[in-house]
Amino acid sequence: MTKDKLEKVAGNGLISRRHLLGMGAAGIGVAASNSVLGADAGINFEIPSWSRTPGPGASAYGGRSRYTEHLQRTHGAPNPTYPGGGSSRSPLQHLQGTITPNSLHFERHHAGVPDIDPARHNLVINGLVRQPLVFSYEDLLKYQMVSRIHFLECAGNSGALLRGGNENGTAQSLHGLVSCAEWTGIPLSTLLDEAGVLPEARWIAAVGADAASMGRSVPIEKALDDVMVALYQNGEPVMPGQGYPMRLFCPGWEGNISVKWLTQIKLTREATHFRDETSKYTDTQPNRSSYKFTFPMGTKSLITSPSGQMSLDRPGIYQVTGIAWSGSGSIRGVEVSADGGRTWADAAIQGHQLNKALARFTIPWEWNGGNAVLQSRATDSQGNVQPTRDAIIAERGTISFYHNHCIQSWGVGNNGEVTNIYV
Ligand SMILES: Nc1nc2c(c(=O)[nH]1)N[C@H]1C(S)=C(S)[C@@H](COP(=O)(O)O)O[C@H]1N2
Ligand SMILES: [Mo]
Repeated sequence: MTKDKLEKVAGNGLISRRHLLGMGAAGIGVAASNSVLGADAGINFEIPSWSRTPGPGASAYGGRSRYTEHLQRTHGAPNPTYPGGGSSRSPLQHLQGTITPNSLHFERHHAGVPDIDPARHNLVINGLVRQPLVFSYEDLLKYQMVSRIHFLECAGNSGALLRGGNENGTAQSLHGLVSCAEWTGIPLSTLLDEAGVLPEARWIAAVGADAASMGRSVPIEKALDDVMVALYQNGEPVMPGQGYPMRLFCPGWEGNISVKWLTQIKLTREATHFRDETSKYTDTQPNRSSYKFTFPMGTKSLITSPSGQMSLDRPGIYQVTGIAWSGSGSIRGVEVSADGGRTWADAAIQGHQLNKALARFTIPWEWNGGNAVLQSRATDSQGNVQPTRDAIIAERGTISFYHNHCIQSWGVGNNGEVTNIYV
C-alpha cells in the first residue's frame, strides 16, 4: 500500500481505522532496503553483552527494567499543615492497554497511608440492621468473591483545565487522577444481607481507618447494586496506597466515595454529610447554590499520544491513541478530530468495551508538518456524548472545578511540539 492509497476519513490527515493492520510500506518503521544493509537502518549484527552471559536468576518480587524507570507517578510537594495529604498522578502518556499497574495507580490521600496490620483490623456493619456484625480480614477471605475491571477517577481530575493556563500540561499532570484495575472482592450486598438491612435504612455511611477518618454516604440502591468490598487489585492484595487490607469500591462514581482502609459501614436513614461530602467534591453553580452530590463520573476521553510536551520528529504517519471511560456504562465509540473539531472520524477500539472501565482507542493520522489540533470525543452506551470545554463552562461556570469531563485539545505546532490549548 502506498501513502496516496490511504483512505482519508476526516480533515487534516485522519486515516481510516481500517488501515490499522496493514500500513505496509506507508508505515512508521524505517525501511532497511533504503540504506546500505545494516548501517543506516540501525541493524547491529554484533552480539550484545546480555546475550553472552546468563543474567540474574529468579526473584521473590518482580521489578521493572531499569530502562523504564522514567515511568513515575508525580506528586506535589508535602504540605506541613496537611500531613500525608495530597495526590500522585498516573503517567498516562507512557501506558498502553487499559489496566494500570498497581505501582502506578494514582493516589489521593487525606491523611497519608496507614500501616494496617490485617490481623488487628475489623470491618463493622451496624446501624439500621437486624444483627450488627464484625468481620476480621480472615473472615472476609472465606467469602465467594467477584472480579470486575473498573476505572477509578478523582472528582478533581482535569479540574485545572477549567481555570485556563497550563500550556505545559501533560496527560499526566492534567488528567492523571484516573486509573483502571481488576478489583476482586465481596459484593457489599452479600454482607448487608447477612446483617439484615431494616426497611427504614436508605443510606450507608462508610468510614476509613486512616487518621482522616474519611467517611462517605452511599444511597442504599447503589450499595446493594454493584458496590464491593475490594480485597485484591490486579490479582494481588490491594496496595497500601489503595486501601490495604480492604476498601469500598463504588464503580463509576467519583473516587472519593470508594473509601479506603474501610472499617465501618453504618446503615442510616439520611446521608451523614461527612466533611468530605460537604467541604469538598460538591459542585457550586454560577448562582452559588451547590448540588448536594454528584455521583457518577462523566463520559470522557483523552488522547494520551501525541499529548502535552511530546514532540513529533518528522511529518508522517502517527498512531493517535488514548483512553475513554464513562461512569454510566461502557464506551460505545470514540471520534477523533485533527482540525479542532470541524471534522471527526471514528477511532478503533483496541481490546474491550467493559462497563465502567477504561477503553483504549486508536486511529492512524498523517501529520503534514503544519499546525493541527487533536481532540477526542467519547460516546457511552447510554448515548451520553463528551461535551466541549465551552459547553461545560456555559452550563456550570468556573466557581467549582470538580467533575470536569470536557474534550481535551492538544495543539501540534509546525515544529512538531504538542501543547495544551483551548479552542
Ligand atoms: N479512607 C480514605 N478513603 C479514601 C481517601 C482517603 O483519603 N481516605 N481518598 C479518597 C479519594 S478523594 C479518592 S479520589 C480515592 C483515591 O483512591 P486511590 O488512592 O486508590 O487512587 O480514594 C478515596 N478514598
Ligand atoms: Mo478524590
